[in-house]
Amino acid sequence: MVRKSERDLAHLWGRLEKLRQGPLRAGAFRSELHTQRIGALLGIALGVSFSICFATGLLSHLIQQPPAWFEWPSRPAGLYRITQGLHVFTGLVSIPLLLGKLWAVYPRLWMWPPITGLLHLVERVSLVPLVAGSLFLVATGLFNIAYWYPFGFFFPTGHYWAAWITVGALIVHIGAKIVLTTKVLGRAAPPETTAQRSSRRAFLSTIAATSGVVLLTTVGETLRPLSRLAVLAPRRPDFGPQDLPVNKSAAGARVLEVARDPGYRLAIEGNVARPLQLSLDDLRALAQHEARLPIACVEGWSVEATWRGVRVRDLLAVAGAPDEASVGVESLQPSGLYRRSELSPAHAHDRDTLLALEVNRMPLHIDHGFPLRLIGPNRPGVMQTKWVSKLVVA
Ligand code: HEM
Ligand SMILES: Nc1nc2c(c(=O)[nH]1)N[C@H]1C(S)=C(S)[C@@H](COP(=O)(O)O)O[C@H]1N2
Ligand SMILES: [Mo]
Repeated sequence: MVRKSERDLAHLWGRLEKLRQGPLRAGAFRSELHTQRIGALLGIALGVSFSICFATGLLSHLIQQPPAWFEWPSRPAGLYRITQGLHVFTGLVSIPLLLGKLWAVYPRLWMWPPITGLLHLVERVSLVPLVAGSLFLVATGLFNIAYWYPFGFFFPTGHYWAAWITVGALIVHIGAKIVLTTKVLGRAAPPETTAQRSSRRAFLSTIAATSGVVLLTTVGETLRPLSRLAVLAPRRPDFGPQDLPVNKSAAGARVLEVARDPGYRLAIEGNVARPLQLSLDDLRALAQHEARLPIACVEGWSVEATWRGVRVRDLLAVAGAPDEASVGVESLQPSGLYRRSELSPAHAHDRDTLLALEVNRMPLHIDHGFPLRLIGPNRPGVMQTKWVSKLVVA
């Protein structure tokens, strides 16, 4: 039955031979770099970078919007810095790999006959979400870290759903190509002329070198010894007040006046035996604790600093919060997605989770969250709330 319909299909394409014009002609693509071998090699490299990128991106999503079954520990303190750094750098390195791969295989889009059967049709159709999704992911990711928002949707939502669609299509694609890939790479490479060999080497080394340059000129946004090379990174770890970059400034958050109000109080309320209102002097009179912790932004940059302030768990004890309390941390910032973050019980009770009054032995600069900011181990930067005015205990 299947055989018969495949024969019918072959017959049909035979009668449509006259449609083979332009790129559909046999031998329309002359470059010797469009080989199965190069397609397979670049496919494997992309498969690895996309898998790391998907796993670390998904992790970042779970940390910020945890479902009931997910718990993100507060230790090791620098883990998120590594996973999100990996996300952004594998994403950036994927750009030259993806462009190289698409160039190597695009003649196959004009293969003849276009469809040989049902499975082949499914495989061909899955290329649409795969290619569109991949390009969409690297483009939106790149625009996001460059602080350019030309699209009219909320970046993480679009990027998140595109990731699922792309990875779904990627699994279909790997399923369809795995046999061919192992076959092509398993046998000895076909003989090449000297000219063929040098153009293959030049092509693959250009892709490798471009990936290397992308990495070298951005990774300094988190690896401080390389910070001077980070010419393509939008944030340099050593540039900003108090040796620390600023993402949202006090002016941008519209807190310049409220943050300097002498009547400032930190409120601790919710599920507590003794609700509190603490002035800055009250906070300074409590036991101070110092911790060396990174700010690790979702955008991939990160910087370590020395923070000093009051432990959240000490404040919870004074207010009489339950042992397993979780805490909502609210900012003076009147509006915006990042004006509040949640501390899970593990994070709220970590000895290094602080409401900081100082950074690098200086009173906090207003752009870093004066009068008071949250800083804790192993948290995305977006969850290190600045200009804190309230702890809501649950
Ligand atoms: C140039 C390439 C890429 C860059 C620069 C990039 C950058 C980012 C950034 C900055 C975030 C954090 C968003 C936020 O929470 O505000 C993110 C999240 C994420 N990325 Fe990427 N990304 C890239 C490619 C990819 C690729 C190829 C995949 C999948 C294969 C992917 C999957 C995800 C997922 C699932 C999230 C979580 C989204 C959420 O929190 O809802 N990214 N990415
Ligand atoms: N209230 C408030 N806190 C915030 C933000 C914000 O927009 N509003 N941005 C967060 C982000 S995205 C990061 S990376 C860190 C950066 O802290 P820094 O500006 O002191 O380096 O602050 C976080 N705290
Ligand atoms: Mo951030």
